[in-house]
Amino acid sequence: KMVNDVKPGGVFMINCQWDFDELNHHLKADAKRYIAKNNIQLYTINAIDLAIKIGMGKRNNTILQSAFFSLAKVMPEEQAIQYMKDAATHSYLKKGQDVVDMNHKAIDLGATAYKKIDVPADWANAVDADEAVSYEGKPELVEQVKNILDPVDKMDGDSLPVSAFMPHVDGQWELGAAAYEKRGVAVSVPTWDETKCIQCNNCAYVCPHATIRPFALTEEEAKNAPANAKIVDIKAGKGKGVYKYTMAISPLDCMGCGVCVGQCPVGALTMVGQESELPEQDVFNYCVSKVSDKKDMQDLTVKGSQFKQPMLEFSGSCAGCAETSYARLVTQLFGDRMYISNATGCSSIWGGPGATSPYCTDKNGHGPAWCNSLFEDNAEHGFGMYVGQEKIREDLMAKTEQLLAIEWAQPALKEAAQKWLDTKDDGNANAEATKEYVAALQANIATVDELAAVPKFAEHAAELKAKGEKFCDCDACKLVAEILDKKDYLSKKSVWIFGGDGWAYDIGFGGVDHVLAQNKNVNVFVFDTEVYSNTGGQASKASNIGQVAQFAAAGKETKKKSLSEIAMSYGYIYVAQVAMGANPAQTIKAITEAEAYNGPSLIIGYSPCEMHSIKGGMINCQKEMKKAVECGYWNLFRFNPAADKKFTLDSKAPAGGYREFLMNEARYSRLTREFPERAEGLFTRNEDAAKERYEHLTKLIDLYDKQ
Ligand SMILES: Cc1ncc(C[n+]2csc(CCOP(=O)(O)OP(=O)(O)O)c2C)c(N)n1
Ligand code: SF4
Ligand code: SF4
Ligand code: SF4
Repeated sequence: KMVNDVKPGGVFMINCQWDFDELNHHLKADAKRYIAKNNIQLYTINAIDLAIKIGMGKRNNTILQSAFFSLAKVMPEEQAIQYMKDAATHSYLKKGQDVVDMNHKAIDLGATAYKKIDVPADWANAVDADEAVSYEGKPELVEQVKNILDPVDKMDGDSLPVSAFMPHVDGQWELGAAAYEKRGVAVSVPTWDETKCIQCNNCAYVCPHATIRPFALTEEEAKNAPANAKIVDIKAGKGKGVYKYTMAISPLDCMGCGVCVGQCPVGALTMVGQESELPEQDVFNYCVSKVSDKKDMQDLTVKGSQFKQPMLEFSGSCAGCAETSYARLVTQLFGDRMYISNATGCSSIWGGPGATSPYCTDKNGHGPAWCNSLFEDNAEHGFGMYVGQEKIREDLMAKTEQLLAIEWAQPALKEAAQKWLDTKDDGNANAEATKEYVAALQANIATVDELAAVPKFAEHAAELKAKGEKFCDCDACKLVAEILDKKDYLSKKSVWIFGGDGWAYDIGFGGVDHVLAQNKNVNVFVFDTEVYSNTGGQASKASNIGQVAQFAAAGKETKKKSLSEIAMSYGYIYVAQVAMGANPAQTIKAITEAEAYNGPSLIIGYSPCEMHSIKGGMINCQKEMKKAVECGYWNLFRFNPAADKKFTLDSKAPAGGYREFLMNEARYSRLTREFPERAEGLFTRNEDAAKERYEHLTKLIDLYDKQ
């Protein structure tokens, strides 16, 4: 539908790798008709391959921009190109002459590399293919996808009438719509070599988009899989001799970041053209919809955690984003009983963009209840979510106590009720106990008809029926009905408060501090990108010395605030710093300990980001975390008030390479070109501060041991 915005006689350029035949095949009939009937001048350009060829990787926008100026003639072409080159020199000289040269090359290429397409006359009569898609799924979700998401994805959102939004006037959206998008944005996607794979699941653990997933299949499931599925025996450990194994990849959802490839220890993944992998989509879809959950394969190891369903999938974050990998992992651990309050920032944008909800549910319809709140009050908002459900739960506990006190309540019901009460603070145990309790409640409520069948209650049953009552009104049945009415609140919820460092360290800090201080069971996860990422990289109090950011053009003067230690000073807050690419097991440990701790918790996750301009790009996101921890730039530790040994320093002593680490990221290295002397001073201070910090942390081990 995008072409409909072009005026008759106007110019339309498509960035694609297609030749004419492929273009003819892929272009929709309505677009062809519009182009032919309105005399649109059609061009194609393959900026994707050109950018790769000149070393710009995925950054093809400069090529496209100069093609635009060349074709649009909004100003004399030569002048436009000169302006672009001057601007590139001005912007990128700090990054090095080679970057400037590369951009100039991109500008020259863009102005010449487009091709004019002779529009065939018969496009005017192109006939729509019979493409009526029938979506499967929850009816409300399918409606949302058909009526809103589809037009929006076709860039036709402006045509939607206000009435299309009526089902969402209260701001609620169905979960799981992102799975219907199948955007197909990646040029290349991974292909899996089942013969080399050692089934460690590292690739799935790091994937920000949940587009590579291991599955354990029964013989039957393996037999029914699409013929092209690569299915092998489980090679070792759990499930060996019981299940088959496959690593399913979704080429139409993959973002092509390549992070999984970089984490594979044996080179079993290779990036290849997306189109050649399209048949794999059926395998992925089959596994997601038809392969059952294998509880016996799931545990809290890196490998076992990946057999759990991710309940954050296919989000629109940048390819390779670390924030989404953390959030995806948290949903794998607690998603089916999770509440999330999300501060404004990248995580609210990839987490909940209206109709395209990437948080999803399991086959029982359980998934994270997600809501965004303001930057300045998100912790309080999340606390409100906690308090609201806890109040309802406390009422349910009181009613359960009353039920237990009723003499004639059935023993089986009482047993289930007691078990539910006994496990109320243990998420996993309580989930099971809740299922049993609900089943017992449902089995033990007497309907009016059942009551009527008992001779001595028949008369009373008739009275109830006349009043339109459905259930017996004895004290026990009344309590059972009241408890069942709120059954969704019975199981222990896992309440999470998500946001970036701009929120947690700066604008929302007062709230974060106040909420943590309440000593209630809420879990705060800070995605620490060390800048306000979503608004283009402003310095926050999480930014470090010498880091160049907006509002810190000459490198930040002051050191990073120690948010973790402020929280630790309370003594009753669980606090951890993690970096999943450096120590994946420690990350899982911290997340599960924090959740299990019956009090407030704060986890700060180091999150390399597009804004850091890491050498080689976000493909190196997880590796960069490892480097950060090895050189002492980022420290891993856990402070658990409930443990005998309260403070555990999980990082080893810095192994050197600090300056190399800084120079690997343009957010630092650019300062050496702009202000070389100042850079030297600031980087030395940055490194000194890191050394001091590590020494300080080692002292905390003794300090807390003695307490
Ligand atoms: C009070 C307020 N100020 C500014 C903004 C604009 N704003 C939206 S997102 C954002 C940046 C968020 O940064 P951070 O919390 O670090 O999260 P990230 O985007 O890095 O994940 C800003 C400044 C806002 N929404 N509210
Ligand atoms: S390339 Fe990136 S998005 Fe695609 S499967 Fe690998 S990690 Fe996931
Ligand atoms: S990381 Fe490599 S070896 Fe491990 S499961 Fe993935 S493909 Fe297999
Ligand atoms: S800007 Fe950074 S934090 Fe935001 S989506 Fe991109 S990589 Fe993730």
